[in-house]
Amino acid sequence: MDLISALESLEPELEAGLAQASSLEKLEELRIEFLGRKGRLAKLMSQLPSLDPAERPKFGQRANELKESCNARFDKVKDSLLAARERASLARFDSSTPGRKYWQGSLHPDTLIMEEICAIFEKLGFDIAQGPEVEIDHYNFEALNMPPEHPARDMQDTLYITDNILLRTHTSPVQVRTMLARKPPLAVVVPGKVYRRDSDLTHTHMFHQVEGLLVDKNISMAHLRGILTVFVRDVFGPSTEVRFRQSFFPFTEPSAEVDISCFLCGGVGHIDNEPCRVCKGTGWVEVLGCGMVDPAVFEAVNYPKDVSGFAFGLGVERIAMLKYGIGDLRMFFENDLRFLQQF
Ligand code: 2NL
Repeated sequence: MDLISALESLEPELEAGLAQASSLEKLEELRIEFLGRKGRLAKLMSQLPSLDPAERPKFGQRANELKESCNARFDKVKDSLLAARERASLARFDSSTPGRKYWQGSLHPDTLIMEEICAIFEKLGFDIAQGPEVEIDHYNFEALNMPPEHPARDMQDTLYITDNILLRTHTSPVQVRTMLARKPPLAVVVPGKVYRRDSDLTHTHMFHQVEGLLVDKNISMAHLRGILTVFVRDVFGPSTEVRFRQSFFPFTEPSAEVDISCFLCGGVGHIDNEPCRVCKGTGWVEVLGCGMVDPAVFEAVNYPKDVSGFAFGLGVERIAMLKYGIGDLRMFFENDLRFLQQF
């Protein structure tokens, strides 16, 4: 068969193929067979040089016409196959099927409590500060009046990276850094993760703290008590009472534990003649530790002798457990959706 007849026979053959093409996949196979880079049309075109030079333009022109008309035929069949597929899927579509609810995330209770606490202190004029979780000994211990032989630095409590580098055991090193970077007066709260070596039912290797520090001239324990009273009434309700009990921290002198009147029994210690389960019948719940900044801490950051200040620290999980009635510390870190979805 000569080249021209071979070319002319392509179209009816394609027509027959198209009539059989029952799917988009078959159609594509057919397109490759006829119009692909190594397809039948391309093969015929490649034989153009073997033609008589006078015949070449006519052949070339006819080949191009065919290519265009074949492409158009393909597109037409493709459109109708696509339309058929659309109709078939619409036929399967049931608009009365109930929708699937999308997943919605929520904030972790630790995050909620940290944000709530920070917002309260921001209203009171405190700045929020953050710093590294991997610290040097000096900022975590030495500057906070805990010299090398101090028991709180014991391997029992601290996760060391080297002799001098460790995971911070409290957020206080951020306050030390803030004091070094700024001059008094200053007021900061520092939320964040802290790390300890002990782990049991009521302790995890990582937990969250918020600490606060205010430094100015003539700051007294009365300012501390006033600020903390506003704070606990915001978190636990306006009728909350506070009680200071004397305590000890290396970085404060004097130091105190702060108890609040029990938010469940209202401070009376019992409900319906049963001892209250939150305060265990005492009427009081311990919420944080605090004190007046020890002069040794001010000395470590080269602050003048005429400044004074107060500081406090609280455990975020402890506050969250009280506020939300969570019974087990481990639930905070198990990532169980049945727990997390309740917030
Ligand atoms: C607690 C008690 C406390 C501080 C933290 C502090 C920081 C500087 C100077 C002085 Cl830079 N004090 N922090 C003070 C008293 C208590 O935390 O029971 N935390 C969970």
